Amino acid sequence: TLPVGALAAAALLALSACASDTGSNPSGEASGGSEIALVKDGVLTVCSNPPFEPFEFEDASGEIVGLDIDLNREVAKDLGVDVQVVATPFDTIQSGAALNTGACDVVASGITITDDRKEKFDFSEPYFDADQGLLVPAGSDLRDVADLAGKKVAVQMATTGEKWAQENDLTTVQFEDLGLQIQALETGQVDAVVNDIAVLGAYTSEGYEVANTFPTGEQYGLGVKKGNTALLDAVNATLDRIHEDGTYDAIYTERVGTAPVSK
Ligand code: LYS
Repeated sequence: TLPVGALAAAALLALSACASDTGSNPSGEASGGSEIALVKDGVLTVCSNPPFEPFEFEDASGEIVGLDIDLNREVAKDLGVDVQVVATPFDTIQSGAALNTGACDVVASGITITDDRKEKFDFSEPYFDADQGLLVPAGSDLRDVADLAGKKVAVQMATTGEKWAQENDLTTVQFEDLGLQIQALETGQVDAVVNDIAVLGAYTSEGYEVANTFPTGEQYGLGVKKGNTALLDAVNATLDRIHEDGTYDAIYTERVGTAPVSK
């Protein structure tokens, strides 16, 4: 058995070899492994809850893609492993169950960092700012909280949007994901949809409009199992790298459609 330091040094060497010698790996497949234990060898398994465009959604071929997945591809690249995305109910993600049952290494699902959730799993540095938003049928006069009195508002189960709606005494109807919220708006089962503002724009071409933004000052983080500091450090190191080398801005611009505003 090699001492831990030697293993880490070997892993670092392997990583730098990959980075400097991409030509020797024309298949593009991850070679080698990392010193970090993963639920499946050689793969960074990521739990996510689509549809939540532009963070996680199916492309034309049915593959789950998006900003959250792009970030994990960067983490996996730095670890020298592949990525696999597992579609998972958001409640299972935000409760910590997905990580605790070993369904995945990372949860990446537009998850707002909250004190409650911090007790259940560990968060990376924040990577995206979020507020709540209101989606209504185009031409609707529903705008403000006061307009929503007596109206039915679709919320996503176990989300900060659900909490916000409850705190504002709205009449909520709970759905498991954003796709089902939109369906309920389409069938007239609800009058409006509340969810994170950044995901509502995807529906404005389908006869809906974003009627309002409610500033909640949220921030998204990636999550790992409580105490998995090796993986958490790796995730944060990748976030640092991609913020410095321009990769984060490129991903953001591609997925969101505008360049990030630096603060
Ligand atoms: N950001 C919100 C939350 O963490 C919504 C996430 C929903 C993801 N599909 O509760």
